[in-house]
Amino acid sequence: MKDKIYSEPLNNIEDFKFDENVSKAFDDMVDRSVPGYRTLIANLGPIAANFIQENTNCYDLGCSHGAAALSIFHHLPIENITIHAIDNAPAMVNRCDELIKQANAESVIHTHNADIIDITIVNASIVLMNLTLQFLPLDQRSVILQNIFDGLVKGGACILTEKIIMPDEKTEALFQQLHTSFKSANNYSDLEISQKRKSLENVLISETLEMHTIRLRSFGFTSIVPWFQCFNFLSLIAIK
Ligand code: GEK
Repeated sequence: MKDKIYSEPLNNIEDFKFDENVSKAFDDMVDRSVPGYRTLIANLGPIAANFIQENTNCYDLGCSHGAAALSIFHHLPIENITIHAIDNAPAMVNRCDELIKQANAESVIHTHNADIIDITIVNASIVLMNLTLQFLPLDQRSVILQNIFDGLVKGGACILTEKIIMPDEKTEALFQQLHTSFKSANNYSDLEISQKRKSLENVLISETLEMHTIRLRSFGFTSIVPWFQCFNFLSLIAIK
């Protein structure tokens, strides 16, 4: 469904929630709002395939409709892999289940309607967090990344995609302006852009690349490599 959520003026702009309405519009919303989203998804599977080891688990944390989990599924280099797709929004998980069924992937991808903070990562060769960490409370981020590091097998990788803050005001302003132009070019009105921005203000908390790198390194990830960036959207491969 076309994303019209912020198209009419709202008296009270509530904090953004991944509810039924957002789930219905999600695929259109993410395509029109995240520069390079389809490139990210198309490449997550092929990248993951390089790290997947026999008899291990893969995790897609904050899976939404399971696009990243399905990308892994379509590029699995070996059998005996379980992909755990986790999201705490029931509407997202329900739609994810439908799409997994359509792809005949039910025996490989298992969905869990759960909060990431309550999940223990076990025997993982890949953990994806594609645009999810930014929605988690700041004080939970280290706990979750430590859980990911501990649950990865040696040679396994965490792929982390985030909207980041640039280290200097000038580049931050430039990338914000380019992101706004991207949304305008995708037919979001100025009203939609400003109302959505307000709704995300307390919900999507970005950090700098330096903050992400220092924190990942502190757990012991040996190699942290950026593989994608479009404006202020960046994806890293962190290898254990
Ligand atoms: C994709 N990865 O298409 N526990 C579980 N899920 C959560 C939590 C939490 N604490 N907080 C947020 N989420 C996807 C896109 S969207 C990004 C990820 C976006 C979930 C939330 O319900 C939503 O489905 C997802 O994280 C973030 O590759 O919409 O910009």
